[in-house]
Parts: sequence; C-alpha cells; structure tokens
Amino acid sequence: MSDDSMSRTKDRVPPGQTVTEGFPVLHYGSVPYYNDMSKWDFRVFGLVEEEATISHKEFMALPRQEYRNDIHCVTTWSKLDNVWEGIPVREVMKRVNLKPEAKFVMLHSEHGFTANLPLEDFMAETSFFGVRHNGQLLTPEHGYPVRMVVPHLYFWKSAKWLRGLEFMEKDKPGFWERNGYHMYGDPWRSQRYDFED
Ligand SMILES: Nc1nc2c(c(=O)[nH]1)N[C@H]1C(S)=C(S)[C@@H](COP(=O)(O)O)O[C@H]1N2
Ligand SMILES: [Mo]
Repeated sequence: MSDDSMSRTKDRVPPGQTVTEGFPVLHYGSVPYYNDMSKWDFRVFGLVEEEATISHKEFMALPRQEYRNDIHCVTTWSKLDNVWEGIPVREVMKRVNLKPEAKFVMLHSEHGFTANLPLEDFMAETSFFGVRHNGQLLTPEHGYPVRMVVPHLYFWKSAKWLRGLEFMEKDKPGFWERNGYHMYGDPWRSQRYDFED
C-alpha cells in the first residue's frame, strides 16, 4: 500500500481499533429463526401522536437505498467499506407524528434486547434499517430480517432483529448500557464503558 492510502485508512480507524476482513458475530442470547413472517411486525410507540404497527410485507416494500460505511465494534475490530441496502429512517418516520417532547429513542429487538440513542443520532442521514449487507440478505446471525445500523457509534447500538422503536423524553440505558457500556458510544472518543467521558 502506498503511504498515501495507508494514512487514509488510518484516518478511518478510531483509537484502539484494528481492521478485520471478516465479519465477526457478537450478541447476547440466541439467534431468532423465523418460519412465518406474517407474525412479524414492527411497532412504533412511545411519544408519538398515534402508534404504528407495520407488517413484514409493508416494511420490506419501503423504499431502499445503498449505504457505504465503516463499522466499529467496542471489542476493538473495525470493518471498512461495508455496502448495505437499507431503508432510510425517514421512510418509517413518515408513518408517525412525533410529539415535541421526544428526544431519545429506545430500539427494541427480539428477546427483549434494547439499545438507546439520542433522536438526532437515530435520525442522521447515515443511520438506516439494514436489510442486505455486501450483496447478500442479512444472515440470521447478523440480524435477519432487519437491523438498525448507526455507523458513527460503536456497533452495539446497531440492534439486530429489530422489532420496534420507542420514543422517549429522557435517556434510559438499553441492554449493554445497563451492563457497563457507555450511554452514547462515540468510537472517536473511545466511549467504551460508562466511566469514560
Ligand atoms: N439484538 C441484538 N442486537 C445486537 C446485539 C445483541 O446482543 N442483541 N449486540 C450488539 C453488539 S455488542 C454488536 S458488536 C453487534 C454485532 O453485530 P454483528 O454480529 O452483525 O457483527 O450487534 C449489536 N446488536
Ligand atoms: Mo459489541
């Protein structure tokens, strides 16, 4: 690699991270397998004027676009140049009217997994609902049928097997945040654990 492209790669890797070519699988608990998607729905609730429930068929018919990003796991691996097919956050948000008090979102996944995000980070143009990764449908291990992707925060915020969004006035810790991870998780500021600023 030339010095030039080396330094460019270095600029893309946050402190303490190492680039991996693989795609490690990390989560707590078991992988959900589905055989009847008519039982799957996606709920939008909390501080909204009216709750919405979106069926699997409707969700998969939402407009999609391509996203390219780098992802950074708190366990120190980073994976560069991911190509995703995803549903923009705004496409789901068109289904509800947020109440003005809504400032945070709790992501809800299968088996009660949760992750919290400030509204602004959730609504960022770079955040999306991922359905395909590097040309393939998401595998069960990586979050089929849909996962959150918030590439500017550590990857634990990118909840796999996403089933709902809850809008909140105040921040609350999700699953990993209750277990010692940082409330925000900015990889560029090494916000790995809750004692880091
Ligand atoms: N539902 C769910 N999503 C989850 C997790 C989890 O335990 N449950 N773990 C998070 C963590 S800690 C990481 S690092 C990433 C890993 O995603 P991957 O297995 O696709 O690499 O998923 C995140 N999303
Ligand atoms: Mo993680």
